[in-house]
Amino acid sequence: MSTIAITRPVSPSIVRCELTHLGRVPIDLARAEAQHAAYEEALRALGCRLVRVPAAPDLPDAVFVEDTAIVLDEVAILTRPGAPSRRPETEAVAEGLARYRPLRRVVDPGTLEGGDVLRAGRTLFVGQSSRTNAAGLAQLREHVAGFGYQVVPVEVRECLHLKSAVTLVAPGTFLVQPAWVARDWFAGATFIEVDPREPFAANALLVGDGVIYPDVFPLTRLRLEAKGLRVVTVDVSELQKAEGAVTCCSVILEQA
Ligand code: CIR
Repeated sequence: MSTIAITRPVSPSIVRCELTHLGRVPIDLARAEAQHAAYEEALRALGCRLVRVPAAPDLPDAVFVEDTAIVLDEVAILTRPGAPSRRPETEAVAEGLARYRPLRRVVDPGTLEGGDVLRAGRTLFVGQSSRTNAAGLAQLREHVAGFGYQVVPVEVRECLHLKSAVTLVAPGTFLVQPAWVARDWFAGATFIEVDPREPFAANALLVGDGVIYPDVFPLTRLRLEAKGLRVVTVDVSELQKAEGAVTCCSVILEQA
């Protein structure tokens, strides 16, 4: 079994990215590219083989490849992003994924973004954000029901995606920002709360036995390490200006 990480280069047009909760500030493209390269290196160091989808210079948010596909062991579901500017991103990702999984698609009127889908075992928690609607949720449920996945809608508030508010950092353990999502949705789980002084700190990427994590949240990082987790920090400050973080820059899949 090997682990594949699908990534896509930072587009020069990232300066025109979608923004929902943040104001626009200048993004240093060279720095963003260097940060992205270091992020890819962190994935490699944790055992991933990188598969890069070709660059899409005119698609501002193309680097945030997570939003374009949900990849399960049995099937990949191409999303239909809620942000219309992001819909053309999915085709090249579909081409990249086709050799690894059978493909299914979310279609009009459904909208769904991968940042809203948190997988924990055979459960898919799906954020009801401004980017993911009820039709998208219903289509996802239909696509995965035959494989035994349960799809659970989750209310989120004041954040872009479900995974802005909660991510999995170890089997059964969630890193959570309680102001944006209620713990009640995840019955029986163990929780680590973000430090209240670091409201954006809930987005972490679990890969193998490591957790890729932004270096700007040292207080929450201590909480993760206190639970015995192996944290690998990365600087994603330029990508954070585009409202991205660590889960959004890759799609991780296991391959026999
Ligand atoms: C957007 O608003 O769509 C991008 N600027 C950021 C997407 C980040 N995606 C993610 O965290 N899954």
